[in-house]
Amino acid sequence: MIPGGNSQKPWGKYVLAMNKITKDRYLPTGPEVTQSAQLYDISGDKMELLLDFPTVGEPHYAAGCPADLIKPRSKKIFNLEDNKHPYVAKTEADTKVVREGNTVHIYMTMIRSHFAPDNIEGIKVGDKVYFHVTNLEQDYDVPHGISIIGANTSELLIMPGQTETFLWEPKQEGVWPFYCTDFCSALHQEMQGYVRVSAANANTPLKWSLGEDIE
Ligand SMILES: [Cu+2]
Repeated sequence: MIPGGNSQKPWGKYVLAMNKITKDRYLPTGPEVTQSAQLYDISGDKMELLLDFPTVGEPHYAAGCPADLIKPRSKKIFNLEDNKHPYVAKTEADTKVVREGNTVHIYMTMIRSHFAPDNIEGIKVGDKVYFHVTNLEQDYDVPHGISIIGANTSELLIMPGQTETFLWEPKQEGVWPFYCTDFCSALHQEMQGYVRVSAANANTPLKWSLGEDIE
């Protein structure tokens, strides 16, 4: 791979070798032995090896370019104040669960290291449950993720200050855990909550809380 190699003006100073097979090179520390990659300076008469490092999988191709092409176009932080998502919850006090017929909207927040609410009941089989999840963090490098069995997204990564929505249609009664999918602090493992799903014809009232038992 030459940086810019798939553009009309490649930067011909470097080449990255992505080696599809690496034999007898690295210790077998996992299900697959890592492959190797090598970064060379090709600007002189002789290729000069700058960096030799393990890489994963079976590399096929990559694209590279100078950092200043990407950096000025990158958005580093989403200000919570500017969040215009129609279902945003900007504080934990704004979190709520609202039923409209068979549709339920959960206004949820995430911050190190809990969800609010983290205990919900009164959802029924057959409901269309929209999770609108806002990451309250304002440190740019602390995303959180969310996942729940049966959602059409295997997991959703939400950047600080952003709100993302996913649909969950529970098919079965029971207590369903949801949890953070991105390692976010020493308490990441505890960043989880539960939704209790009742039968389609149940009269279980909608209730939600943070860190307490629902009576
Ligand atoms: Cu988290």
